Amino acid sequence: MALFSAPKTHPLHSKARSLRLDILEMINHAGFGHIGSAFSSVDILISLYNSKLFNFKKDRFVLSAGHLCASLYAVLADTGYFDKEELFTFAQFNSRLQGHATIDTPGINYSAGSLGQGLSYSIGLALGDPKHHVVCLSSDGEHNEGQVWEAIMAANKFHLGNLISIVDYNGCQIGGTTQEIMPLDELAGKYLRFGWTVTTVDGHNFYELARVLKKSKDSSIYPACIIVKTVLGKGVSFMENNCQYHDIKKLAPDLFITAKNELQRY
Ligand SMILES: Cc1ncc(C[n+]2csc(CCOP(=O)(O)OP(=O)(O)O)c2C)c(N)n1
Repeated sequence: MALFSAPKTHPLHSKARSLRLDILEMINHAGFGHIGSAFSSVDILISLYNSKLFNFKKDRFVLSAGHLCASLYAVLADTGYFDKEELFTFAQFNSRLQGHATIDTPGINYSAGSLGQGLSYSIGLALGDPKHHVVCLSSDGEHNEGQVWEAIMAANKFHLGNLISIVDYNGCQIGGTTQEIMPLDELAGKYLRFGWTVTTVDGHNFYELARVLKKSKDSSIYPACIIVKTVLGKGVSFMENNCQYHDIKKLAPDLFITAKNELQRY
């Protein structure tokens, strides 16, 4: 059962439905992709890219959890960075849209793949351009890595009020639940003790996401962390909170039809 029910009244809800359908089609067409976190993160990305808070020609977005890039590609195509048809080259040879986001793709500022490094990179960007914001999206599983904690510590030392760390906290990682593999326990409390402002939010509620993004952008002295509680596979009942849907190959035809039908009614 879903942890959160997304309010359908919000104007971005229909976009959330159509971009989920794009993600399903592109991953299934490629026969490969990290669908679970693409569905958990897509509402965060829709909120970011449709908000007037950031101008991503000047502000920077860094996708640290590069494997969830199918959702970022869908949002970038929807925002006009490239044509939607290009989505169907996802994870193919000679495509600009590789299975982990790289800097060759319009709108992408960071070549990912090796997890745990995007926040450190974001600190460099934030130090280099204090007048603009840097927004980094990482995952709960990445917080298993020591480098993330070094970055969390350094952001406080440099008083990076222009840095926002968004954590897609879907409770799953590659081999099981985050709780089983490396419990993060009070992640909010940990960021707080490292000197950040911290807010926890329902990652499928566009009203709440907009409110928290604004509040975090207004934090002028402290780096801001947003812990976004999301549902892995959000929108497709058999994928929701099922860590086996961390990634998929081609879905069996009946599962593909079920997923598509559910998303059309999302
Ligand atoms: C340094 C590094 N180690 C391992 C991997 C392989 N890997 C890819 S995704 C993933 C799981 C990361 O956890 P999380 O992002 O929370 O998983 P999700 O939310 O996508 O289920 C791992 C270990 C990697 N890409 N980089």
